[in-house]
Amino acid sequence: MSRPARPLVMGIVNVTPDSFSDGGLYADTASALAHGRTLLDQGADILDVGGESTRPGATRPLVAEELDRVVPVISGLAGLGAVVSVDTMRSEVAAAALEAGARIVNDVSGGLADPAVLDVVADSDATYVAMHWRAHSDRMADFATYDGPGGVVGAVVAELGERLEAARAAGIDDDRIVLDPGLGFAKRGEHNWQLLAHLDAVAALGRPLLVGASRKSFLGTLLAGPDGTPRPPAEREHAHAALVPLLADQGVWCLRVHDVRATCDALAAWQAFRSTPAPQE
Ligand code: PMM
Repeated sequence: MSRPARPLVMGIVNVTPDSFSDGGLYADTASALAHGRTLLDQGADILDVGGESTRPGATRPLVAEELDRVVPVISGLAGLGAVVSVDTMRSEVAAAALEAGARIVNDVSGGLADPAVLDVVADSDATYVAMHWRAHSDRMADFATYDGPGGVVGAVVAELGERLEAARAAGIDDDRIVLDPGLGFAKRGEHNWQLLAHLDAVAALGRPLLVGASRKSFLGTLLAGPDGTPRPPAEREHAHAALVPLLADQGVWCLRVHDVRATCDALAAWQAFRSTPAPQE
């Protein structure tokens, strides 16, 4: 019995002082490299290196700061043979990251923050992840309104479809484009659940999907204590692990996660379950 293809696991390496879930833990090159190596040992297929925190309310680093954070980490991890993704909205950073060995540009703005990212990717052979996004983190809460027909799912499909067209128009071939519904970005809790429950509508755009649910605040709210205090980010893993087989069943291409081991374990159980044959008559 063949085993079903499983989603790829993208391990997160945030080289930032202020990411909401792991801010400051891997802010220097040496600890980010060590963390990347640990995630590879745990089974990560891709390492996503980011130098800008996108937590709600975050202010942006200077371009030079972002470059200083990510380039040495990308060179080091690519030098180990890892498939490295750069999590950036900036064309200068995307270009330097590709030069340093990154093979994926993960642009949470889908080309809206800096349209020249699309040209940088078009001039390379890198994969492009276009995420649904409406505004920078310091203002995104003001844009979490989805009153049109189809609600949040209809809006994300329409707006992500526009980003897909922009990427194509810039010259990025379809087989290099991945789409992401952007959980937590200008989304309130119920918006994230709507998107997770109706990912098929996003998949109907015809491109592979990447999903980043790991440690997001909608899980903290779900697991809030009796006084309403959200569960802290590092204690949201069990709820995320429960989502993993559901996402795998929907054919998601890649899961962007903090806890690579927990995700790989959940996928191993899912694969064993889905590849078990029916009893013989
Ligand atoms: N989420 C964050 C950062 N980058 N990239 C993609 N493609 N999808 C996401 O959902 C996503 C992302 C924010 O989460 P973090 O601060 O825990 O890295």
